[in-house]
Amino acid sequence: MTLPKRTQVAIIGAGPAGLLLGQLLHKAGIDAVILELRSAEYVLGRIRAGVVETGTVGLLEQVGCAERLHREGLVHEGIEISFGGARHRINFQQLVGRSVIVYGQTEITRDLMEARADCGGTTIYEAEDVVLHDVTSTRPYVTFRQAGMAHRLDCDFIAGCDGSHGVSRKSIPADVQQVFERTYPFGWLGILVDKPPVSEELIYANHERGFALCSMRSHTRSRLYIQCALDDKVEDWSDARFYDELCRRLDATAVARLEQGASIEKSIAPLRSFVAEPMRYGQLFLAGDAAHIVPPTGAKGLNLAASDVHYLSRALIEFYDEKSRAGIDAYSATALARVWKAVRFSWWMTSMLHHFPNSSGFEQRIQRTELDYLVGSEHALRSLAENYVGLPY
Ligand code: RFL
Ligand code: PHB
Repeated sequence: MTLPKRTQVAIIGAGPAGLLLGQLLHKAGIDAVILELRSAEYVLGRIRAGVVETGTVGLLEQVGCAERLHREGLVHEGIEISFGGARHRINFQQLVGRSVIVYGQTEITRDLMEARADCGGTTIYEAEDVVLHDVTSTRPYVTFRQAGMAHRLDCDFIAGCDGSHGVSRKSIPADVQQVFERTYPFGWLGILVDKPPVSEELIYANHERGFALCSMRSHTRSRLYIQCALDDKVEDWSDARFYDELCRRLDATAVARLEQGASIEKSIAPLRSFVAEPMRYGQLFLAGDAAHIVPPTGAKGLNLAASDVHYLSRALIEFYDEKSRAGIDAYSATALARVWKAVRFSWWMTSMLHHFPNSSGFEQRIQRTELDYLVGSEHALRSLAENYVGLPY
């Protein structure tokens, strides 16, 4: 295959942010080339988020990638919070008149990859040693190696959609970037299992032994998580040990309904809040995990990647259609305003639901009171619901 030498927008990374941006630009007649470090199979092998906000659904509809999501996705009108041995339902429909859809990030990625192949868009997989050049000039370019050959791609703009370990954020000089970070003293151990979910809706459980979450991918596939220590190793967690610990943290009804099966995936993810400001440097724009990380407790990571590329695609379309730089100039501030609200919500959910090692008696009472207040106050419940289903763009 001869690789293109020039494009309007070079997109680094074929995760949800890069792929969705590629389709939004394609619909507007803007040419983009995606450079991805890994193979398509590797990208599709990653098990990540599962909760999709209405705004994200709207964007997938806009690019014609929501048909399977509407067919196979599960509409969830609420969640359950469990603490003190009892479960409390939070009814999103009643509180804010909206729902979320449970549909795996892996499936969204697959749908977007297929749409890109159908429209003839170029994605270069296994692009190694990607380096960004002259990003503060109007003629930036990207160099990379693929199959042992060196290449150069000229462009007008670069979209850094290459996740938290990518090259884009690192291309911004440290003295023009401010980083805000919090690490949490625990991780999540997650398993995927071909057994029906414990409950129709997600259960977020607070327990003195640690947090637990019962989620799902379908009526026959569960995604289960427990809070674990940062230095825990996956190898030390047999399925039997995982289920034993999960059962200790769930209420009796959930335990009775839990079907234990062999895990088909098992991994540990550390929890972190991270924001890099600004999200633009010259002709380089950061979007998704390249610019920010949230702990998964609020189910916001994937949805933030989608809202970023919504703002970015609109800014780029405005530039090409109207020769206006207004959207481009406003991108970082506009995206960050929404990002910080999701960072706050994810931090709040994490603080309320996890067991913090070395927390004092006072802190534990405050946490319990936060939960009691939440389930007893319609105002507090509405605030949780409004954030969980997704704040407006
Ligand atoms: P992604 O999905 O990380 O995609 C970035 C892509 O860029 C590629 N890449 C490069 N390409 C070219 N050159 C380089 N130098 C490159 N370096 C990296 C990568 O291979 C990858 O394909 O970021 P994006 O698109 O911004 O999407 C964000 C979401 O993926 C992310 O926010 C969520 O998945 C976060 N997240 C979770 N969110 C939830 O809401 N619920 C979850 O349960 C949940 N679990 C997770 C997660 C993130 C994880 N990571 C990143 C460690 C579990 C894990 C393990
Ligand atoms: C998931 O299904 O993977 C999931 C759901 C909700 C979360 C985090 C992860 O808050």
